Amino acid sequence: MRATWDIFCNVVDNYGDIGIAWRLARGLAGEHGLSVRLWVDDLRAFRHIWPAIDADADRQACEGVTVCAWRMPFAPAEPAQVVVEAFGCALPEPYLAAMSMQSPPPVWINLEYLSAEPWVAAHHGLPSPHPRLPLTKYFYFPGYTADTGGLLAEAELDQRRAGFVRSGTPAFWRERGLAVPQADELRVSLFAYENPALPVLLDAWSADARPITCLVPEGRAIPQLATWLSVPGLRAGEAYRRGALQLQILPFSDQDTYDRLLWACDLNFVRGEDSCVRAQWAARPLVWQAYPQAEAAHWDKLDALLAHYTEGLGHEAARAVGGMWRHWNGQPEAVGVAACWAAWRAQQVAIERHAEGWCDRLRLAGLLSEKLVDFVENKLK
Ligand code: TRH
Repeated sequence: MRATWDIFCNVVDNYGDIGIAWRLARGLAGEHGLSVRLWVDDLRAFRHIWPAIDADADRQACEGVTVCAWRMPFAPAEPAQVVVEAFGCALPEPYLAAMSMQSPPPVWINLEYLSAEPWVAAHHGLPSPHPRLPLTKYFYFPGYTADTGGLLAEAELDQRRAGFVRSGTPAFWRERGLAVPQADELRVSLFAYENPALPVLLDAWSADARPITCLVPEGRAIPQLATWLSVPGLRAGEAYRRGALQLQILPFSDQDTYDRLLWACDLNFVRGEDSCVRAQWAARPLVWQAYPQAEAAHWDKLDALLAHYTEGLGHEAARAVGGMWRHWNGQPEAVGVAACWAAWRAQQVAIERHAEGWCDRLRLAGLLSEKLVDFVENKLK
C-alpha cells in the first residue's frame, strides 16, 4: 500500500511557504507515487502560483495531490503515516492529539528553511520529543551539501530545461509579445522585494552600452519602478524604454511558467528561497535578494551562499558576483552600484560559464524529496 503523507502549510508571507510546500507535495505524489494531502490555510495565495486551485473548495484534487483547506476549528481527520509541518507552522491541536493515539505514531517532520550556513548539517535530522505526548518531531534541514536534507528539484528538471533551451525560447518570447533577443542584448528577469539599490541599478542599465530588457513579474518591486519611470502605476503588458533599457511588466505566472522565464533569461534577480534555488537550477547567472530579517540576520545567509556559490570562480568574477549580491542586499560596499554593474558586465562570460557548471555542484547535495523519503522510510522500519 502507498504510504500516506500530510503536509501542513501556513502561509505567513509572500509565496515561498506555499511555493515550497506545493513543489514538495507535487514531487512526492508525481515522482514517488505517494498518497499526499496538502493542508493550506490560504488558498488565495496558493492560486497565485497555481491558478488551477479553487480558492473556495474545502478539498480538491490537483496534480495527483489532495489539496485541503486548513480551516479553524479543525475538523477531525485521521492522521497520515507521515506528517510534514512546513516551517514550524504548528499543527492543529486536535490533529496532534489524534497523531498521539496512532500506533505506531506517524513520522513527524518539521521542514526547515534552506540555508548554506555551516551549522545546518549538524542540526539536520535531530529529534525533538514532544513535552507531553508520545510523539517525536524530526528537524529536516534542506541544504547545499550531502550531509544536509538536499535541495528541491524534479528528477527530470534538467531534461525539461534542455528541451526548452533547444527549441522553446522563440515561442516563449512570442507569447509574451517580445521579439527574439538581439545578438548583443541582455535579458534580465527581476523578482524582488522593495530595494534601495533598484533606482541606481536602473540608471546604470539605461546607460549601458548594449541593450537590456528587464522583465518584471507584477509584485512588490512595481511601485518603485513606477516612481523611477515617473508614472502613476504599472500593469502587466506595459513596456517602457529609457536609454538602453526596455522595461516590460509581466503577469505573475504559475510556477512552471516562471521556470521557463528563468531558463530564457541571461540573468535572473531572485529573492527568498524557492526562486533562488530555481535560478540556480536554471544554469544562468543570478543575483539573490535574501528575505530581510531583523538585525540583518539574513546577511549571514547571504555570505554563506555567496561563499559556496563562488567557489571555483576566478577572483575577479567572484568579486563581481559578490559586489552585486552584497549591494542588492544593502551590505556596505567600497564601490557604488554602477561600478559593481560595470564589473559584473566585464566578467559576464566567466560568470555565465560558472552558472552552467553550477548544477553539477548542486546535485551533490542530493534531491530533497528522495532524501526525505529515505529518511522517513528508515524511521518507519
Ligand atoms: O515569495 P518569497 O519572497 O517567499 C519568502 C521566502 O521563501 C522566504 O525564505 C520565506 O521566509 C518567506 O517567504 C516567508 O520568495 P520565494 O521563496 O522565491 O517564493 C516565490 C514563489 O513564487 C516561488 O515558488 C516561485 C513562485 N513564482 C511564481 O510561481 N510565478 C512568478 O511569476 C514568480 C515571480 C514567482
